[in-house]
Amino acid sequence: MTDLKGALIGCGFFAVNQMHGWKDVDGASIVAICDRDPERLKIVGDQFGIERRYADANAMFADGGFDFVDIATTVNSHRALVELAASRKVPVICQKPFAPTLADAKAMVAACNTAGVPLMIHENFRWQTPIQAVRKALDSGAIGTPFWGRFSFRSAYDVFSGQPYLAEGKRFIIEDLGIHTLDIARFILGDVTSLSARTKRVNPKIKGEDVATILLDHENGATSIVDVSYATRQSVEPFPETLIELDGTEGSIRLTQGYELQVTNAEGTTNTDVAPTLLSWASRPWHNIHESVYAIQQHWADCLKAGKETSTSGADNLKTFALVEASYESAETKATVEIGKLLA
Ligand code: NAD
Ligand code: 89V
Repeated sequence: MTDLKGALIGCGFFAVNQMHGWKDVDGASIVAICDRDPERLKIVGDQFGIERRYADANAMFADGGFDFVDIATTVNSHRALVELAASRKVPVICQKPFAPTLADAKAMVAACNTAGVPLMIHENFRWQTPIQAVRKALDSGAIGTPFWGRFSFRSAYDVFSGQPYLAEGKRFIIEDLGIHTLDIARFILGDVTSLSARTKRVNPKIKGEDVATILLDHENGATSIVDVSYATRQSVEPFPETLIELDGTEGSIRLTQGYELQVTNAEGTTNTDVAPTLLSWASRPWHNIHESVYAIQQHWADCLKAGKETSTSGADNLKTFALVEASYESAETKATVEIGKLLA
């Protein structure tokens, strides 16, 4: 089969990683790019040798000549661009956060369903090597049935220098980072029935919350905690590691700082190094994220060719996005929020 041709919209900070990822993906490559900022268009076009450059997505779709589109813009443009792709019947990848509201996200899923085109949310954290290793350890049955979990991301890394818009929004850590951690909680322990959340803003220089603690009830009866912070200074900065604790009927799993996986049961304890590969274009400490960008994009190409639904399809990611909305609602009302009512 010939390589899939892709077009990328949004040539900003993170798109550079996506472009590197596409270079490594087997069976797909980017043939056109679009950004309304001419400077970003030139930087990315020159770096990756892309001749077809557009300031306007409508013009790029009108010219066509690609099999899918990868939307790497920030959240406020996602709905219009996904609906544009659906109207042109072009399969579409959209960066997280899915949309500004759950209503927008539902409309985007409906538009793609009506058009009959696949939609994947670029929710890459579940594709990180250490997270996949936890899933595998759980699937091996080594700890029996999990009944409790903790998914933790606590850091003082300066994310604002690379992504200044993160300091400006009314919402910050749950929408931007907690969304990944909530998705990991779903990926590992399954869908969520209800949650309760508390938030804080510690950094006075930003507008949104930078600390959140969320208690989740999973459909399978497990309880978990998702705790995220960008206000936590530690002796060794763990960014961008998600640490995991899982207790099961037969044992426990710990994913600890430095990418070590520890599995304990009646047979003893095994320790495994589950550090991500440092890809040729990657840099520390981001290499964990970089590798997952390549992995999710390879998954998209494989699924698109095979006509299979992706792991983080629009329909799947609605269930993660509902947890984001529920967390903000719970933090405001101090009530437990039922997820079913949001997804109905
Ligand atoms: P950015 O502001 O650096 O880049 C966005 C680019 O999109 C800009 O160059 C802007 O000009 C362009 N753009 C916006 N609207 C457009 C439109 N309608 N048509 C054409 N171009 C348009 O933002 P970023 O930091 O690269 O973030 C992009 C997205 O990636 C965000 O949703 C962010 O949450 C996500 N992100 C994900 C990860 C991850 O690990 N998954 C990491 C960082 C950022
Ligand atoms: O995933 C993200 O969107 C990033 C980061 C990992 C830094 O939080 O903003």
